[in-house]
Order: sequence, then structure tokens, then C-alpha cells
Amino acid sequence: MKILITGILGQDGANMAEYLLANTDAKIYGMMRRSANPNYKNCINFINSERFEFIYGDLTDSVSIDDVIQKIQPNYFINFGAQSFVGCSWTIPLQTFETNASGVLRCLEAIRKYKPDCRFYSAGSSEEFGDVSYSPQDIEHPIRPRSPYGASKASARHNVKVYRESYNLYAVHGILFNHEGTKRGEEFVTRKISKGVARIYHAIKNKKSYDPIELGNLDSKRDWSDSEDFVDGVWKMLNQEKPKDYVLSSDETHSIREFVEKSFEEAGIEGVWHGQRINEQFSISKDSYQKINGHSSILVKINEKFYRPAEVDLLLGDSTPARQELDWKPEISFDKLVSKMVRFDIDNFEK
Ligand code: NDP
Ligand code: GDR
Repeated sequence: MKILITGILGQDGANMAEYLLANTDAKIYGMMRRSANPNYKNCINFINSERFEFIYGDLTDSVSIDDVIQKIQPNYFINFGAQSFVGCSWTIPLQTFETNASGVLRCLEAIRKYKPDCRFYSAGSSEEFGDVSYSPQDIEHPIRPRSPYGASKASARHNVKVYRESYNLYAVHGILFNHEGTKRGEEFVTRKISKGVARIYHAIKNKKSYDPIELGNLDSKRDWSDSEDFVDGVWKMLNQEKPKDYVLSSDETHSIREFVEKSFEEAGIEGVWHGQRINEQFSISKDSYQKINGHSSILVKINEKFYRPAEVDLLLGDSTPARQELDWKPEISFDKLVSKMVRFDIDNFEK
């Protein structure tokens, strides 16, 4: 069995490769795009496996996608490659669409032409729901994106359905709510917070001054899970009798503010909120301040540049069908996720 994974250097691609190497006998091909300085840190656990091989390809280049499918003849094609950062999608909207929407079309076309029995996974997102009209959101929720990223994923979703119905391909577009972990990119808010907390923890420990973490909107709410739980759900979606799309989520929602509080709590730093809107700050409480010899006390402050032109205020998933029909459920709770990320970043802190 041969499995092709795009986005192998990213969070989900690397977690999926680890999962498949542990749970199948398949040969795994991990696709990366050409880069002057590739970062292999997410792949250290399998980079030397005999059942793993890197291949070059780019979702914006149909020649490369066609070639990869023709040569490898994969049984499964898991497409995690994307311009995945919502915040940047207003700055590079065309590149976002080319990669996330047209890129999926290139994959579907290559499968149709060269390996029509290959099972295809398209990485859909709760960002497609956007300006939500009810909570919790299930697979029937209307598509109401609020960003070029959300719109690009919605486009991919339509084409997956069209190709499934027109050519009888086994293609699914899972709607995944936010999922995080120790391989998460550093610009996403959870990792930005856990890395920032680790930096401040070590500064305080060494009696040094530090800069606060700068964030945007603290009031948006997200349904966060662990990426390692989600790759199991993705694999189950790919191994049904007939292709069907599912929502994967924790079915809980928490604000960015709560993620900040829990993260500092995990590091043993007690903070309090004060001020309003852009002047709001999270600072070390008076008692803790005295304990650390009075170094800078601001832990978090607002920087307006991290606000988005349009925000998705609330995401809360309903993953009941996946739990009942795929026998899937996430193992890691919100509290455990925060603890895992903060502990990892404290223990692996590099200046
Ligand atoms: P990451 O940003 O960590 O990984 C995305 C990977 O895609 C990167 O390794 C990147 O390469 C690669 N990539 C970008 N552009 C191209 C291209 N043109 N051709 C080939 N590869 C490319 O994302 P995640 O692992 O978190 O997410 C995986 C997928 O799931 C994405 O499609 C994302 O949109 C989607 N998703 C993620 C959710 C989450 O909460 N994590 C939730 C819902 C959906 P490089 O390393 O070179 O930049
Ligand atoms: P999101 O994740 O947009 O939900 O997309 P992100 O972590 O970037 O933002 C979550 C929320 O936090 C608010 N926020 C900040 N975000 C970032 N990145 N940086 C900040 O400083 C900051 N301050 C506040 C944001 O405004 C937002 O409300 C993720 C990605 O993985 C997508 O690829 C995926 O499809 C969706 O999750 C589901």
C-alpha cells in the first residue's frame, strides 16, 4: 500500500505520517515544495524510516501533481498542503486560492486521469462556516466564510463533491475545527502563547526582564483539539465503505483569553486582567510581582496589527456523527492540550 501526504513538513502532515507508520504497513511518500531553507523539525521521528520517502511537488504546479500521481500510483492521497494561515490570507489572497482551491482541483484531476481508484482526503475547515448562523455547527451548517482562506476552502469543498458525484471518485472533504499541539506553527495563536509563556517563564526564573506577548482579539472563541487525535479521524474518514464528509471537533469552545490564563497558570505565573479593549493587559498579580523582584510585570498586551479585517467570533463543533458512525473521539481535553504545549515549550526552550 502506498500513501501520499502533502504538507509533510507541517503539523498535520507530520502527525499523519507518524500515525500511519505506527498503524499500517504502508510506504509513506511525503510531499514538500522546494524551499531554500526547509525546516524538518516536525519530521525527526520518521525521517530515517525505511518506509518513508520525501518527494518534491507543489500544489500550484499541475505538472508536478500529475507526475507524482502517475509515478507513485498511490492508494491514498491525503492533501494537507495549504496556505493555512487565515490572518495572512488577506495579504496573499491569490496565492491562497491557487494553493487551497485550484490546488485541490489539480489533485482531483490528476487522480481522475491517472489513478481513479485512489482515495482522496481534502482538508476542509470550520472557517468555511465563518459568520455562523447557529451553534453548535454540524456538517449541514451553511457556508459563510469571512476570509479569503475560508472562501478558498469552501471552493475546494464544492469541487470535491462535484468530482465525487461526476466521476465516482472516493473523495472526502472533512470539516476540521482548530487542532493544535507541539508541532503547531508559531504564528497560530495557541503556539504563540505557549512559546511566549515559556520565554517569560525562563526570564523570570533567571531574574531577567522580558517583553510581553502581543496579541489581537482576545474575545473570539475556538473549538480546540489535539492534532494527534484528528489524524485518526481523518484515516477513519478515508476507510468507510462509501465516501462521506464529517465534522471533527472537541464540541467545546474557549476564548483566546482563557487560553492565555490557563497557559500562565500551567507555568505557575499568576496574572490579572485590567484595562479595556486595546488598552487591556494581563499583568503579574501583586503577590507574584514581589516574589520575582519587581521586573516588568506586563505579560500580555494588545497590538492592533493582530486584529483581522473580519473575524470569526465563535466556533463550536458538533462531531456527534463522527463519534457514532466512525467510532472516533478525541482523547486530549482542552486543559491537557494547554498543559502539553506549555510544558513542551518550557522544557525545550531555546533563547
Ligand atoms: P501547516 O501550515 O502546519 O502545514 C501546511 C503545509 O502545506 C506546510 O508544510 C507548507 O509547506 C505546505 N504547503 C504550502 N503551500 C504549498 C504548496 N503550494 N504546495 C505544496 N505544499 C504546500 O498546516 P496544518 O498542518 O495545521 O494543517 C493541515 C491542513 O489542514 C491545511 O490544509 C489546513 O488548511 C487544514 N486545516 C487545519 C486546521 C488546524 O487547526 N490545524 C483546521 C482545519 C483545516 P512549507 O512548510 O514549505 O510552508
Ligand atoms: P484560526 O487560528 O484563524 O482559527 O485558523 P489562529 O490561531 O490564527 O487564530 C485563532 C483566533 O485567535 C485570534 N488571535 C490571534 N491569532 C493569531 N494568529 N495571532 C495573534 O496574535 C492573535 N490574537 C488573537 C484570531 O483573531 C482568531 O480569532 C486555524 C488554522 O489552523 C486554519 O488553517 C484552520 O482552518 C482553522 O484554524 C480551523
